[in-house]
Formats: sequence, C-alpha cells, structure tokens
Amino acid sequence: MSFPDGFLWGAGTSAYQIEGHHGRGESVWDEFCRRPGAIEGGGDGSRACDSYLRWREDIELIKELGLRAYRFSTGWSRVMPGGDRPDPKALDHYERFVDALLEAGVEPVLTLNHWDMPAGLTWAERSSVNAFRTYAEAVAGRLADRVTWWITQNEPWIIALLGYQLGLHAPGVADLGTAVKAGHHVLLGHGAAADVLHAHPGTKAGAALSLFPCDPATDSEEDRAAAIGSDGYVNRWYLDPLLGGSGYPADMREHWERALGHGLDFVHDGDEAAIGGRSDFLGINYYTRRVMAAAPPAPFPWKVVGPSGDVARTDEGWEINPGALRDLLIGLSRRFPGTPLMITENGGVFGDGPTHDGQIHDNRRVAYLRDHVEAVGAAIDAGADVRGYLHWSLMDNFEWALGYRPRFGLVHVDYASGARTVKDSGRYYARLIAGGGTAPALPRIEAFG
Ligand code: IFM
Repeated sequence: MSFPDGFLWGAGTSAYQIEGHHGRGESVWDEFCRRPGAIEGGGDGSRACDSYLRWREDIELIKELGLRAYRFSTGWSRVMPGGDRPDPKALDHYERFVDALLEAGVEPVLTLNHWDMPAGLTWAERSSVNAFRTYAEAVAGRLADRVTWWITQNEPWIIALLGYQLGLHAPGVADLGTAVKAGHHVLLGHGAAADVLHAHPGTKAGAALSLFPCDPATDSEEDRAAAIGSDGYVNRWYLDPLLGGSGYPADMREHWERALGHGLDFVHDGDEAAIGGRSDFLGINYYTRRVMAAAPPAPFPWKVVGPSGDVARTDEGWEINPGALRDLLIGLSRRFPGTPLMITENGGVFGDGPTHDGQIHDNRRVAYLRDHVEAVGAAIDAGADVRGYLHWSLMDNFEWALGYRPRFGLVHVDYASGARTVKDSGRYYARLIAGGGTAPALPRIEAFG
C-alpha cells in the first residue's frame, strides 16, 4: 500500500460533543437535551469531555498519538452566542488552539457546522443561510490565514433525517417536507460558506457527507430499484448538486414531488448553481452500508433489510465492512475525477473499558482500524485520490441522542473525573502512522478476517 507523502493521518471530534458549556451561547442541542426522554441516560453537552478547559491536554494526546491532522469544529453557538454577532473571546480561544496545533506540526481540519446551531436559528428557514454566512465570515476572518482545510457542513443528510424528518436530533421536528427543505438550506449554507472561504487564498472548502453504499438484498429487479432509490435518497441527493454539475438528480426530484404532493418551491432559480462547483474536496464519513429491498410505495418504495445474519458488527450493531469503503472510494473517484477525497470520519462503537491493569484493550477497534486503513490503501492503489484518513473519534464523547453510552474513542474518557487514557487502539494507530500506514501484524481476529 502506498499512501502519498503528506497524507493526513488524523482523528476528529466536534465542539458540542467534547467542549462543555463554559460560557458559550445557548444552542439548539441544549434545548433539545432538555426534552424528557430525548437523550438516552438523560445527559447533555454541558460538561462533556471538558475540552474547552482541557484543550492543552487534548493537544498533548494528539502529539502522543503522532497525529498529522486533527479535525475539530468551532462551536457555532460559542462564536455567535446570540446567533448574529461574533464573540471575540471565542475566536481568541480557537486562535490559540489552532496555533498550538500548528506549533505541534498538526494540520487543523476545521468544521464550521457540526450541529450546535445557536438557539433561535433553524435550517427550516432560508434565513439560516445568511446566519451561517455571517458566522463563516467571522471564523474565516480570524483563521483562514492559517487553516487550509475547511469542512462547511457535517452530514447534511443526517441533519435533515434525524433533525427534521424523524425528530430524533435537534431541533426535534418530524415532518418530511420540512426535512427536504432543511436539507436544501444546509446545502445552500455550504455554497455560501465556500464562497466566503474562497475569498481567502489557499483555503480548501468541502462538505463532509455521511455516505452509505446501498446494495440490493436480492438480484430481483425490484430490490435493485430499491437500492438505486435508497442511494438517491441518502447519497446522490447531496453528491450530485455538490459535485455533479447539473443540480439535484431528476429521479429523486420526481420522487420528492410525488411523496410531498407538490413541487420543491423552496429551490429557487439559481440555487443549484450556488451549491455546485465550489468544493475543493469531498469529505466522506463512512460507517456502514445499507442492504435494501422493495417495499410498499409511500413515502419510500424501499426499506432497509440488512445486512442480516452473521456478519461482523460493532457494539451498536452496525455491520463492519471495510470492502464497501474501498469500493465507495474507487467509485467516487471514477464518478468525480479531479475531486480529492478525504475520509473525515470512520470508526465504531466498542464499549471496552479499563481492565485489571487500568488499560483499555480494545482489540476490536484495533482490527477495525487496521482493516479500514488497509481498504483506503487498496483504493489508493486502484487510483483513488484520497488525501487523508481521520478516525472518529480522538476520544469518547457525547454521542447525541445516545448520550454517553456509545464509545467511539481512541482515547477513553472517564466522564466523572474527565481523565483521559489512551486505549490500545490509540497506541496501535500511533505505530501505524509512524509506519506510513502499516504496523506490525496483530493476531487476526476471526470475525474481521
Ligand atoms: O458522533 C457522530 C458524529 O458527530 C457525526 N457522525 C457520526 C458520528 C458517530 O455516530
């Protein structure tokens, strides 16, 4: 496997998931967490990993792991506490943080929207796009002279699906039409922020999409059509306007018009042109795939039926399938030649905690990491232009509606004390990075073989 020179080996986090409150403004997530039953275990982001105060310790961890890149988000609700005017103290904080990363030789990868939108704003309203532009101007004005890689929006589909279609994430809206509209505004936000960034020479702007390869459950024509439909809903609806050059895919546009019973009047003339043609790279958040079968028509003529049976899974039940990542990367680089790819998230829930020796022997995450890095290497060998791999996550953190139960970290966090302990996977990743993508073989774990 040949990872290119300068390959960005790293890990990621986001502000709401790790920072704690410490004087930021109210965010839509603070409000949502107060809804009875909204968060498993009843937690919220008021303390999280306390990283707003413990950021120097986090930088030491990043150094200990030998990371070459670190993905983090500036808290939108911290930078713009009331939604409209920047707080210079917040920008000072992020400036110190970025300078410390650079001093440590670590490339910052900065996400603008990782979901902690200031209370009072909503993607359901078109005015959110201007609010996002103003926020992007404030952050870029301070940091674009030293941050090259910018992620405008994290996971537009998940924002629309969980926040506005199913009501499982902030702001807790459950309405299909609002979800499609909100998703459009998120994409317009990408376009607006990318334009802001491009006024600063040398910056690279891209959105991070949660991409799920969609496979048919059987070879029947119906199931194959279901997989194509699901791919349109989850992946193409975002990929095409961002990178495809001709706006939203026609089949899905027809689907939405049928499902909603009206045209997409919130897509104004010129909108698609304001979304496309502005991405310097594509961020890919890959976790698992979807296996699809045909289902009765409304509102979706498809359903997720798998993978079923005895496949390797994380503790959250998500299928572990590194081969699907390899194929996804190869497919994307063929479909969008000239657009560099970056894995902006990849990881799994493995709940291992400290054992008798105080250490965390998370062998399954070690195997997961090795196999997914191998898959990225295989994609590069097959010609995919992949510039970085950012594992999710640097440390255990607040996993949104699932609270603090799922642990994604290379570093364990004891939430009561805030103490951080590097897991075996963190140590393994350090060796893998030092070895340029290879590390001494580990006993192969059967399930991942
Ligand atoms: O923790 C999240 C992250 O904030 C967005 N992508 C998926 C991760 C794991 O669920």
